[in-house]
Amino acid sequence: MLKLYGFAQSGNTFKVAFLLRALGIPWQPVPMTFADFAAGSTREAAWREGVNEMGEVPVLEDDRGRRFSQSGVILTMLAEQHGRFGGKDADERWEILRWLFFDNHKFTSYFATYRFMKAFGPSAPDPAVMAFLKSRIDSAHAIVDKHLATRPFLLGEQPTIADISLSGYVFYPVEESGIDIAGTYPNLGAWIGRLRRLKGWGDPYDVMPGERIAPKY
Ligand SMILES: N[C@@H](CCC(=O)N[C@@H](CS)C(=O)NCC(=O)O)C(=O)O
Repeated sequence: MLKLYGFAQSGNTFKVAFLLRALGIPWQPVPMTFADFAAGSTREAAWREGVNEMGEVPVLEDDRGRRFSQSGVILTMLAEQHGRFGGKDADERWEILRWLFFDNHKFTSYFATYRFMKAFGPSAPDPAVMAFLKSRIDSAHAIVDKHLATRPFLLGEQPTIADISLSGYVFYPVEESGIDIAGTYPNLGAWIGRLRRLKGWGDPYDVMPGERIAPKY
């Protein structure tokens, strides 16, 4: 059975779990708590050598023991293997890739960093850093909101791994980030609603192992 390394607060892990569930593929989580992660478990030399040199989750391990990291790669691989959510032709696959890069650089990464610092960071976040991140988040959200004004999903009528990738952090409680995406951006809000209704969707805290933690700052 496929094994997924990650923890409940990790939206990057949730992306992979969401697709596995949407595809109906059996998988099991490799137990890891946020406390393990915060203590640096994924950055230890043994973990880098044995699991992922990049010191990150998610990591997906197949039944031959091969390990894959980078959620965009894992989503692409699973979509290709199962012939779903990966686009119908080369043009769509390149369009998906375009959104995966945008997501990894801007849509997910700034938001995930902001939320981590606000909710779970080791010390109170620096307001100047948060202001910078917030401006980048606002820009990314506005771009996707505009794109979704004329289509239900990023590529059009059907959901793809581009939607699943960008949705990694949008289902977590608003109080963790303090950013009400659905309340601020109507098209993003409607898209989040459509994704919630997809077969396989679940709340990240139900889908992945680990305790909920009250936001700190
Ligand atoms: N681009 C990567 C990002 C993965 C990532 O940043 N994962 C976080 C947890 S959600 C992590 O492991 N961070 C550890 C670190 O940055 O050192 C992906 O999409 O898989």
